[in-house]
Amino acid sequence: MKKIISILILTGLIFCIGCINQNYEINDTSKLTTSTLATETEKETVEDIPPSIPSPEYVLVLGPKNIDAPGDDNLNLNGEWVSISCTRGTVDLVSWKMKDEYGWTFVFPKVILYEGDTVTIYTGCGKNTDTSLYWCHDNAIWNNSGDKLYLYKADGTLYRRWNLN
Ligand SMILES: [Ca+2]
Ligand SMILES: [Ca+2]
Repeated sequence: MKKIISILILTGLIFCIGCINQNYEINDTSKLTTSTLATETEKETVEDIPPSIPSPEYVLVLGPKNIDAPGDDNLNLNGEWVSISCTRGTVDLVSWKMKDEYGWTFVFPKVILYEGDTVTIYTGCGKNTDTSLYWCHDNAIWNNSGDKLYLYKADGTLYRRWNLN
C-alpha cells in the first residue's frame, strides 16, 4: 500500500513538473508573440510618419532698389538705395551686416521686420525709422554698372548674395 501511495505521489510530482514546464513554454511563446507584434506595430508607426519639412523662421528677399541715383550719385547719396523685404516670419536685423562687392559694410541697428515689411537702406545720412535706414556714407556705394549685395546674419554667416544690376 505504501508503495502504491509512493508511486502515486511520484507520478503526481512528475505530472506537475510537466504542467509547470508546459505553462512556462506557453507563457514564453505568448511573450514572444506579443513582442514580435509590438515590433511590427512600431515599424508601421515609424513608416507612417511623413518626412520632416524644413520650416525657416523667416525669409528675406531683395526688394525694390535704385543703384543709379538721379544725376551724380556722389552728390545725391539718398537717391541711391536698396531695400530688403521679409516675406515670411519675423526677424530682428540687429548686428546683421550688408556689404557691396568692394567690401563697404553697413551694420544694421535694431530693426524688426515682420512678414510683409520692407526696410530701405539709403547711402546718405538721415534719421533712421522702422522702414528707412541711413548708411551715412561719404560716397556712393553701389556701382551703377552692376554690383553684388551680401547680407550676413548677426553670427557672421552669409544669409544671401544678390546680384544688383
Ligand atoms: Ca547716377
Ligand atoms: Ca550708384
